[in-house]
Amino acid sequence: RQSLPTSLRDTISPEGEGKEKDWNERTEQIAELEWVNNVEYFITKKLCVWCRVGNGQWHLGKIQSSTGEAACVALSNTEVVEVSMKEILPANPEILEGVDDLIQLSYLNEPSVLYNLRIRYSQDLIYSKAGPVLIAVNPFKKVQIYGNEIRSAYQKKALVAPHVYAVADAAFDKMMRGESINHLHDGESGAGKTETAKYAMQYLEALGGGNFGVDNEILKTNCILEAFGNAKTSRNDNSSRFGKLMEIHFNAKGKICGAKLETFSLEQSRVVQLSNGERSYHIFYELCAGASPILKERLNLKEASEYNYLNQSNCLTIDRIDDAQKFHKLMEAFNIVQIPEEYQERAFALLAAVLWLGNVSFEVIDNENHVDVVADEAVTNVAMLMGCNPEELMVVLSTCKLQAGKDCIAKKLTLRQATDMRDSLAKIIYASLFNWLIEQINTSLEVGKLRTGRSISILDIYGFESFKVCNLALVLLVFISFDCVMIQSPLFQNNSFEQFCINYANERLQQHFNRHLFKLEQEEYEGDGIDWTKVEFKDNQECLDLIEKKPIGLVSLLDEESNFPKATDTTFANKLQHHLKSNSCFRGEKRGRGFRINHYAGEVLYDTNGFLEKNRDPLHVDLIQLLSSCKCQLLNLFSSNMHDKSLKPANLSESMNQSVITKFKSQLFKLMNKLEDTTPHFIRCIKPNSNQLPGVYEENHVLQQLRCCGVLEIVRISRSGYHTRMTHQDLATRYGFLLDTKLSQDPLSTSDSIMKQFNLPPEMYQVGYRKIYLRTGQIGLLEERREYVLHGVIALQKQFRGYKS
Ligand code: AD9
Ligand code: MG
Repeated sequence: RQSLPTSLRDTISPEGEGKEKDWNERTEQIAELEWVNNVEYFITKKLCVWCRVGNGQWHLGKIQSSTGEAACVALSNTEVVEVSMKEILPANPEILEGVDDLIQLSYLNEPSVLYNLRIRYSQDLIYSKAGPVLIAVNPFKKVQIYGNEIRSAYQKKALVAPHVYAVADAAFDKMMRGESINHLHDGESGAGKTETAKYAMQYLEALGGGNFGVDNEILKTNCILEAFGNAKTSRNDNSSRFGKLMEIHFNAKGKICGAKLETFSLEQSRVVQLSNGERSYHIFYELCAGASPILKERLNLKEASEYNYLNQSNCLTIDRIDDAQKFHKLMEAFNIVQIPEEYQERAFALLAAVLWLGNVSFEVIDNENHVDVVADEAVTNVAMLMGCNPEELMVVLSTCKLQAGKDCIAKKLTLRQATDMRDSLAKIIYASLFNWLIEQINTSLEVGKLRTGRSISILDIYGFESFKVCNLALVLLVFISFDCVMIQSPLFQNNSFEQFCINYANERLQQHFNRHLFKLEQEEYEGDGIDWTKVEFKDNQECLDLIEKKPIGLVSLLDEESNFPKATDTTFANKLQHHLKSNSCFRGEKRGRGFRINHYAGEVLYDTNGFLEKNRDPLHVDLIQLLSSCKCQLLNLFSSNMHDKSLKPANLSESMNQSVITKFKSQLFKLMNKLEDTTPHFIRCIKPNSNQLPGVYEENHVLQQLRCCGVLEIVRISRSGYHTRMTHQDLATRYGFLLDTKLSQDPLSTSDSIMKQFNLPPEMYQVGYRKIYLRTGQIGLLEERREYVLHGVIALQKQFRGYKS
């Protein structure tokens, strides 16, 4: 016990349990006080209040006098201020300072919640509970709350403090009882979703490890996935640019027997285009820094700074990250996941080909801006690495084939078209390589015939994103909507198609969260006819309607406009304004190409520039043909996968013609269907500051995130909700024999009799039409009684047997 961090020692049961109980009792007593009617009580007892002064910050203080409308408050810094009563809220007594579940707070107001999390954060207690939801505040530093010893304490249930290990442990127990589980990690970019997901996996690996060897591989796959799917952005040095669902399967004994990885929508534009201060995927820099001299020579590889795709953003390294070392770790992971060396080298060759593609340049040959490819080392290297003929490559990159009757004629491309063609090729190669790696990982983690139906899935999806648009005309708006814009970016960057897709996915996940925590819970209470004061919550259905409704939703309008050859980004913006202005979540811009969506996490201004082109993302037949003619086996494989999709008539409309947003939407729907079938555990990751700094807790930044995920509402529901529920039939079967009276034929009456016989206070339970609803702790009393009686019966039976013999 002594060797555990001080922060966790107090929460070891059973001592911790006593303290919690004490808190709960006091909480109940204090909650009786109606704040507004008890200002006098606060004055005479010198109780603390929260007081919002000029700068909008909440300060602790004590009321000295009150006129009913306003009060004089002595702040903790001895200053005395006069403020309106509207700016004063009750503070919690000291004994409740830093409670580990917000449910325990007597006064559930924003400053109290913020303060509680701040106190815990300052003691490195980064995890807290908000009823059923785990809140994780990113420490941005190493905290001593992980590792074998702590893990085993959670496993033995010796530690009860909120922790991702506790969530994983509860999920494991539930799974062993036959429920299918998923963990959902949610939060803004850089909030800690991926790290938290890794700790959850680590725990499950330790719990279910040592059987098939697959367990050791699961964590290693993270290293590969992060190298190929993560990048430095302005918000996070290791930002996930794809979504992933890791399904871990267990056998009947609780040992891991396989895993399956599913990924969603890798951000492809990052391969060819970067914002200032951001990087492309880590793997490019790792390869350039870590490849052996022999490999470098074989791939004609240069320094990262030599490649246009990498040097365009003035950011080649990340503080405190050694790319070369990361490359060696990646090679180890490749070996563990059993990707043959020969294939590893082919994959590296394709990465080098992508880099060299970015250096391919064009020269304008006529007045109409038509171009030829410059025949330099870039193009020869690409051809060498792809295993194709350099002349053929140059033709594909600078011409397009047109069908004129029976003849096929080649037409020169303009500079813009040729650059797009080159970038398309780079993106196709990279995205295909990424998908191929996922297939390799899945083969290695194969669940196959061992599938048992027992699984825990961990979903880690890119966080909500919004860049402030820093152009002069909008500065005023930025200030007005200060509270609404979640992520402050020091860079001048617009919210584009990528941010729209990411935020749309988050909007869907938010609805899943709402459904489970608010809607379903309340619907069940109401449907079963029990007394229930409804808790209002922010429903995001209107925003989803704005995006998804057919035929007039943003997705449909985008697809319609993408199919219209003369459409431009501006006509698209006008169309949105025309059709969507009646939806309260939409706001068009009077001029230009922008539009605003009021997302659950705040208002975001999007720029339609590039929306149509990115949505069309045409799969050039010429490029597919080029890939199939290459000597590189991987490229042949990629091209045949694309052929399969594009050539089969049945798939032609479904896959080939499907726009990017429609594919994204159907992937998202598939994911949501999967999630619907499982029991979710939610982890809300909170980013305490926008600069990724340890020890800095920016209240406004935290508050905005807490508001977005409805933390206060969750706590309200949990506090007034009924944690245990059982059908009357089940209750009668389990406890009916304890009744002094004869068992009634009607299970509802039996439930009522059981409650009365055991003197359960009326506020501790409710009898619904179908089920009985109990508050926390009540089922324990019934169980105790049952155990007691059963023990008595067994003792009597033993006595009776002894007597007979
Ligand atoms: V994004 O939506 O993929 O851009 P995430 O996934 O929410 O984002 P991530 O897990 O990558 O954020 O965390 C960002 C950084 O915070 C990490 O690189 C760590 O440096 C830091 N972090 C997050 N969680 C922890 C933690 N539990 N302990 C220590 C942490 N550091
Ligand atoms: Mg991440």
